[in-house]
Amino acid sequence: MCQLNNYNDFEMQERNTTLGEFIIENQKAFQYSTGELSRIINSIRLAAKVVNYKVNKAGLVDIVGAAGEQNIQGEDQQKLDVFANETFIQTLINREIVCGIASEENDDYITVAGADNSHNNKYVVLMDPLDGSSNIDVNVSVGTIFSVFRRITPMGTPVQMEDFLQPGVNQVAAGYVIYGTSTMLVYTTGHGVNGFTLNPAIGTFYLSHPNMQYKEDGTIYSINEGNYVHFPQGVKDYLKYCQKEEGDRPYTSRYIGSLVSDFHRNMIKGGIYIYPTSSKAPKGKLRLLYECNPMAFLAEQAGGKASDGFKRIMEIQPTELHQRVSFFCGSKNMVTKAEEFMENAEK
Ligand code: AHM
Ligand code: MG
Repeated sequence: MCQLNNYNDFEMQERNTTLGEFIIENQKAFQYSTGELSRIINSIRLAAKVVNYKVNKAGLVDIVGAAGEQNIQGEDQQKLDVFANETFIQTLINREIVCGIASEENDDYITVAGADNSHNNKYVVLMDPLDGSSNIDVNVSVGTIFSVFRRITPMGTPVQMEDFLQPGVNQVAAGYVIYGTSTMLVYTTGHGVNGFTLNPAIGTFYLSHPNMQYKEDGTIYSINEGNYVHFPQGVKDYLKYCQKEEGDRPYTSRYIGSLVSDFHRNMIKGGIYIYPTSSKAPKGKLRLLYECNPMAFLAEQAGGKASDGFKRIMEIQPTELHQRVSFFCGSKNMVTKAEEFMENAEK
């Protein structure tokens, strides 16, 4: 006979920190904080709940499928992409807490002015509102990725392109929402990585994964091996190394094809995610500003590593908003090993 737990959801949750409480506690740690960053995280929390509600209803209502438009990269936009994009943008604009927003779904950045037409906010947000959206139709987890920078142009003036084209080392916060078997918000403000799980019954995120850490060594490699023949020699050599039986190898391969999900699993279990350049996509597929920088910040804050195969992702000086880059990210020793193969293949 099945045994029932003698506590209920609500009693149990009451003992745990909520995301709202966590944000307030952490703001106190910054002596001169004006609370703007806290308000940005709060807005992302709110938008995430709205998007989560829609994502979970995706199979029930006529919201799945292409919206009939293409984004700047010429890919079909799914209806939920459009919905998520509008929800995050409107939530941030309505609260007048950012001076600019750049989204993977928009051709250009958005300048955000206050109600009095002022430009006195200091942060810009860059985001991929619904990453992995080609997976929606088949009920696979998707995610939102975000990155926050302090503007570099003078306060009081409209934002400029240079406010968005900053290297990842300048990020003040980054994170993702994973709309999965549970919905989680995982983020960093440069003091470690913390994960919060949504209790859908009461619409509250609770701290479920404090101080998330990558294992230094992992056993999972995640790459679209269907592209193998198009990969650079260094990646091919590294994959053969992973598959070779020696020590704790062969490693195991896991690839969902949804960056947030693959990253999340590897951070918890230990592994490497690779999306390299290939003869089909000579610059790689993933976007430096919306996907790789935020994931690199999280990876490093969790004790992991992120590179383009040769150099640190967060030190790359971006030259355009929708720039693509090759991406190696995960357990430190695995990324270092992959870089060795890349370098040796170049010799
Ligand atoms: P998207 O931003 O258009 O959703 O593309 C990014 C996604 C990542 O989530 C995922 O890791 C990758 O594309 C999968 O690409 P592929 O299908 O080529 O393996
Ligand atoms: Mg994406």
